Amino acid sequence: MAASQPIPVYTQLKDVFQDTATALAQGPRWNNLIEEFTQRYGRKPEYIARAPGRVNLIGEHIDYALFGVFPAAVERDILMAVAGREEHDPGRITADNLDGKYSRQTFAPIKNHVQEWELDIDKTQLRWESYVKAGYYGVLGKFFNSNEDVPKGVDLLVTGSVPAGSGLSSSAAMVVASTLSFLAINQRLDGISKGDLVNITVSNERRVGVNSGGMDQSASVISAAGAALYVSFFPLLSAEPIPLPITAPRSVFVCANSLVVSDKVVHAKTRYNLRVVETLAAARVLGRRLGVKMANDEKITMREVLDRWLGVKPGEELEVAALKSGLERISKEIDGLKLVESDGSDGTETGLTLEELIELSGLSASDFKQIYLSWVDIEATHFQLYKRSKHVFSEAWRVLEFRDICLRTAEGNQSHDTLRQLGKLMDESQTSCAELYECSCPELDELTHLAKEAGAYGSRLTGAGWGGCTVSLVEESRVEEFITKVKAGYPAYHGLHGGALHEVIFATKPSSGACLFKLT
Ligand code: NG1
Repeated sequence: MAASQPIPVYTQLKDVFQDTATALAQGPRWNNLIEEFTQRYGRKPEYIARAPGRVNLIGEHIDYALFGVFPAAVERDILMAVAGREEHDPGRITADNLDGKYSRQTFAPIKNHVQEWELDIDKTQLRWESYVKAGYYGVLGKFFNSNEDVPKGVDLLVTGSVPAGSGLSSSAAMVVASTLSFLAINQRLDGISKGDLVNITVSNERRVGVNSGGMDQSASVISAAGAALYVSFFPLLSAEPIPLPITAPRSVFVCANSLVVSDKVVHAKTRYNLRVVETLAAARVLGRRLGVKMANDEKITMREVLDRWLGVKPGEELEVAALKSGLERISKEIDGLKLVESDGSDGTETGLTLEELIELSGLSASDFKQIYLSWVDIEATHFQLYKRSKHVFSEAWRVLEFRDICLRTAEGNQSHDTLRQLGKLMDESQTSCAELYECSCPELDELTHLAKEAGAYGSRLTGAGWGGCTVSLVEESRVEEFITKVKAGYPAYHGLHGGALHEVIFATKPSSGACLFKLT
């Protein structure tokens, strides 16, 4: 099982990429990082941690409802070069970045009065070192609880090629690289599997203030070159590399950055975290309507509601076919949620006020607030349950259909028709994200529309949305023509050429997951 494997530690670049051409192309960037590190800190790094970004092919905003998703790691990544320091102030970190807009930071953890580690993470603004701290926090909390264990001081230098705030998970890549670096330097890597690293990094990233699911970290850590990853979260995290039927005709995924930066931390209250709360509250209301047993203090997810409604025993894993038919059945049950939201006049959904929502949840106001609102900061006058649930169940079904098409299409049997079927699911996902989950934006709508006009089989936003990137499935021989057409139609790309254009719109192949490179 991919998740139970150990974290790979390499000493040769060709093993990192499993492909000599990519290793050769990447070599100068790695060498430059080592040289810069040596110049800035007066010694060579001991390790370089590599963590790739990811593109989610399908399955948006359903990981935190515990439904499976279908991402792939991209070639763009975060590299973090690190070396330990023997000195008097244990645990002090100097963090530098090759990108001059991120200034050098030094910080040290302190133990508070209850002997827990504290690092000052500013959740009110986006600061690059917060992601370094988030990774460090997890390592401290897991391995340095006794007073005898003292973390090492560390010098580190980062370089990244994943555009920030673009839906390609630069943040997860940073947290994975940081966690890996601190584990390696403090010699705590033994016995840590890829699955363990995913679990540690998911909770680490929550320290920055985003209640993320586990998709990005799984893709960054567990991906295999050449395949997408079907990641399921329930009853346990598991990840299965699935070969993509994109060799005949040869096709690629093209990422296009809308250049609208959606800062997840800054907008979390009204966007990402609000959706997390809406889907959790919807799960409780739906569960209640369906007569599903749940404890009063339980933060039940949509997936758990479905499994209990289907009578699946705790801990048992539902077969994909049964899950798919369960999703079809439960989708018919959510119409009831629409009625309670309608304002009765023209059928427009107005959403529920907090008071109405609390009443439907069957909980007391104080219990509801404790379970759903005490751990997260959100801002909303109304909550939409029907639209969000309809998106979640239909998107979860599309992921399974996408996976089935990939698995059904044996090599030698691939065709335009297969790609059209995958493309159609991607298009449906985009419509659902835009209309039901309301996580698109005019620029993403425009880019996906242009992509279709330029010949993509399918096109959708990828990642959290509200900005960031789209992903389009395009025949490889038509990529240049595709990019020219999209560029002509998208005003923010006018005037971009060569490298600058390649920064914002580029084809990518599924890459390998995170690793450590040990310098000898
Ligand atoms: P981005 O914003 O692309 O990193 C976020 C979440 C994912 C998932 C997607 C939506 C984080 C770190 N990641 O991805 O877990 O929920 O949105 O599908 O918050």
